[in-house]
Amino acid sequence: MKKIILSSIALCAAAMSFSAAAQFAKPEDAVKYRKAAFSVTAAHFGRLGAMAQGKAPFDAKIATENAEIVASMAKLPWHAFGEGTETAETKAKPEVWKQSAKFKEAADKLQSESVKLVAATKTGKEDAFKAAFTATAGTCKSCHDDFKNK
Ligand code: ASC
Repeated sequence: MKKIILSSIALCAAAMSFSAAAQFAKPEDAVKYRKAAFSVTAAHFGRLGAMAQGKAPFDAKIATENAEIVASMAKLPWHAFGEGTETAETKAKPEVWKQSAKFKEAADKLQSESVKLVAATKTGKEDAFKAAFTATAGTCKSCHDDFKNK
């Protein structure tokens, strides 16, 4: 019994020491995952964009629903830029891996701004929503400028 417990602990420790990339069976799986996460994010951010630009009527409830999805999705793609995924044919620039601290900062910025965006939608005030939308969109753009090929 003691042996079983000890080997279980050893197994858990080994599993935890794997890099984040090991959460995916293959690098292609990680690439697929991060693209999917960005696609869903863009779909919901686009709905907010339509409201921010007056192409859709501002509806605080719908804005909150979409912003909450953006804020949740914004946590996901980053650990899928792990080892072995830098050689895949994607729009990711080598800077993602060469300037990883800066990339992490950009990822964190989207996450913090999207949390603020959720809060802004909950005020029900269109101006607050628009300002927070613009701030969040700015984090998308600056990260794309530095880390994403056109
Ligand atoms: C979007 C979308 C992006 C960002 C970016 C903001 O709706 O799909 O990639 O906004 O254009 O500047």
